[in-house]
Amino acid sequence: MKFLDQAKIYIRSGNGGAGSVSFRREKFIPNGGPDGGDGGKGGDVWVESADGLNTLIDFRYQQHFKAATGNHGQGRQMHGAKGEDVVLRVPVGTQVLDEDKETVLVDLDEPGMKVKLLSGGNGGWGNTRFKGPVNQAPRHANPGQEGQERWIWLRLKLIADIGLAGLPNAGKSTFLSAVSAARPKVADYPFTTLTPNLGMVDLSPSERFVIADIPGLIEGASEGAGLGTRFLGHVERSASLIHLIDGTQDDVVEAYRIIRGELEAYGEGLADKVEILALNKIDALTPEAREEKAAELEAVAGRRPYLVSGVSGEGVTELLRAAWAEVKKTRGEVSDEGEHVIPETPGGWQP
Ligand SMILES: Nc1nc2c(ncn2[C@@H]2O[C@H](COP(=O)(O)OP(=O)(O)OP(=O)(O)O)[C@@H](O)[C@H]2O)c(=O)[nH]1
Ligand SMILES: [Mg+2]
Repeated sequence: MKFLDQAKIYIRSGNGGAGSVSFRREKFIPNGGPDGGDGGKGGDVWVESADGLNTLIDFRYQQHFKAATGNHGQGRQMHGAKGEDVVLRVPVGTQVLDEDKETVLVDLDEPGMKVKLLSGGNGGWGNTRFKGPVNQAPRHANPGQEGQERWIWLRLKLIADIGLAGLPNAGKSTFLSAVSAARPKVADYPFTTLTPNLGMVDLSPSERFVIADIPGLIEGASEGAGLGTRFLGHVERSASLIHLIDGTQDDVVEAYRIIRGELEAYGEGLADKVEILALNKIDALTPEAREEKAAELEAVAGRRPYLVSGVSGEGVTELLRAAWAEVKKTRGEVSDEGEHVIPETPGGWQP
């Protein structure tokens, strides 16, 4: 199974600017001759792979991209300026496909690649160009060439940054729909989710990451019980896991132990990943029950769980902030920040 982020967009390069019909008119220079300049070339459409992007979400808000028309030529042999280009900035790993959604036009598999998708139309010739021995005062110029247009698909294979682990009914799918635009099925029976769902969390334009909601695990899942553990493969490459525990169940510690046991049995380093622990459904708990269950979890896990509710939204932002901090670490952005060390001048600063 593949997780895909994709968008269909319309691109159009700019028309060329028209050439100009103009004659030199100056005092004391009769019959100055043609001096109409050429039109400018229309803008091109480019696609560029940019660092720091990980979704095609921007292309859901805007689907039409048109480069500018070249400026028209003018008298005194002034050529029109080139129309402005359009540059589509996409994450590394994006493929550009033809409208048929099969033919790969460009594969942007490395950062910093820039490929021209459509060329702008050429500018039309001004009447200066048509001057010849016979016709010394041509009265025509060319219009600019039309730009090109086409529909294309952008396609990106997503990798989940954060996996959601938990027993069936822990509220994973509810949580995913609370924090992203994904709308997985939610119901009050176990194994509602049968295949993984992905959602994009958008804390801010520069803070986006992908969360995967996977089917619930039960005791013995690593031996095939329930839906088994094969879906854990989708979160093997995640930065960390959010472990959701249903706060309305009697024994939260047992729930915690079962999931930990299954993660360990699965292997592949899942049990060693940073685990962000969260007591969920706190909207349904009294303040005392929240405290009691949080304390029980803290005793077994060695750290205090986040207190959240996917239904009321309480505590969700703090949890997402913690998740984002982990994602950032694996994307290698934190290490850069830590390096702004001002070297010490021996003997202190001297004027
Ligand atoms: N009170 C309360 N109920 C919740 C909350 N989150 C989920 N629920 C309820 O718990 C039940 C299970 O929710 P789901 O989101 O489907 O749980 P899941 O973990 O995705 O379950 P599976 O897909 O079966 O593994 C549903 O009846 C939800 O309405 C919450 O924050 N508070
Ligand atoms: Mg579910």
